[in-house]
Amino acid sequence: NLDLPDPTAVISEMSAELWNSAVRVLDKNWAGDHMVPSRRLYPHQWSWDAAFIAVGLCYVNPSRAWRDLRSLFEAQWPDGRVPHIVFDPHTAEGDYFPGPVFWDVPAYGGRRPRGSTALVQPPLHAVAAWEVYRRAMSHGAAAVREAHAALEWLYPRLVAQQDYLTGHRDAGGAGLASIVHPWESGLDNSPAWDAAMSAVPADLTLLQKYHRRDLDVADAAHRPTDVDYARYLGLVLSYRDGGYADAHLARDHDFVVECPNFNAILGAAEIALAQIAGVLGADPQVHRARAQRITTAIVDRLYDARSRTFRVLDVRTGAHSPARCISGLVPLILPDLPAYYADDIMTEARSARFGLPQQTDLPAPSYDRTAADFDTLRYWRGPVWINVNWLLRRGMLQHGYRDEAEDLRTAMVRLVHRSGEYEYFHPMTGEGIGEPAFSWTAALSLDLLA
Ligand code: 9WN
Repeated sequence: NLDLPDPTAVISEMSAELWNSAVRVLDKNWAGDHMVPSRRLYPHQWSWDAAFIAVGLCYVNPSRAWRDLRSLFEAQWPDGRVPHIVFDPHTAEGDYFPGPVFWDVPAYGGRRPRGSTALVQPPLHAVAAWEVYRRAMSHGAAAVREAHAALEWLYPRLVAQQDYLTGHRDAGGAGLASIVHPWESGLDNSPAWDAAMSAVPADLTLLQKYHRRDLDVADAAHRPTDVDYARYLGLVLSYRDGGYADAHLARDHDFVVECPNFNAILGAAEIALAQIAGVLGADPQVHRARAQRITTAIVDRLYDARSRTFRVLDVRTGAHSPARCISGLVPLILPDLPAYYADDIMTEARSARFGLPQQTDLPAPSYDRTAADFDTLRYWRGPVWINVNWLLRRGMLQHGYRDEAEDLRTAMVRLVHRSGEYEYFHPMTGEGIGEPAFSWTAALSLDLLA
């Protein structure tokens, strides 16, 4: 017995190793005024990545967290949309596809000369800004002043982002945001889109015309398929042909869906804005009321009473997606979500479909493990991702599932320590897949260790 290592010493050694290596990843991926998700596959700035990154960066370098958010919001469009990619002019066009030439956004969109896409991603930035702000205190008075100034700069821009999403993007008319492209979800090839995407034309000749750069640097078995990409490109081209305008989306656009992950983040952003408004002397109540409305709309529209799960809604057909995906668990982050629905989410999370750590020792997979088309390698169709598990854990804490939140935290920390800061992980073996040295995995590890 005397030879057994002290478990607390083992844990703290593991924590120190992971902490140091996560900090190194974030140092390597810093590009001067923004963070890249990874050096090879994603050599620009991505929107929801910046939010997850700020949540971790604030422990080690809050100035960089603010700089990163600022770089992103400097590319905000006049209509309020925050682009899903802000391009780095120092990166060659050929280093990421589709790049600025393909997007060809009008001069008013994005901030020249950097340029951007015309799509959005889940608006987690208010949550991130609040997290960075409330940790500023531990970095001293100058950091608190910096944080206050950063919040003042960001607040109207964050409000404009919410207004765009609940205004221009309210294609369903009930106060939720529709996404018009799977890339907007951040869960690109999730089975949640399969039903809606099957109606989108797949012009495979587009793939002869353009070169899929992702396949030069990643394994084709891990990435979305060519048919997926043909549809992705076709959707961008038709949105582009309409000048990236959002009028009549439900009538004219081929893919218009309401996602529970996206909209839960939209609601959580209003809660964070209420906190930020409180600090800045603005009115928090308006944001609390909006959060409440979003939560009610998510329950009314995205909850499927028969299966007792949250589903993606196809706005064009009015049908819920049959696929049970991790996106359906994320409404747990909404503080106003009634306990009845929170319990249903936990039942689904504990089930064999998602098998929390008690069953598998691993965080939740991105898709139902029991589904016939569960795919252990292909991106959002099975593998474990740290960012959505981080959201799930946040929801557990929000609703008082403390033990399960702690189990999930431990499972995430162990996984990243064992396999490295990978983009995603094999849902059976925990092996790292996709890009190594991936920024949000590193950043969120810091938050999980702190
Ligand atoms: C397309 C950067 C992004 C993430 C997304 C993830 C992936 C891009 C891609 O990488 O999407 O936007 O090329 O596959 O799905 O969540 O923001 O890390």
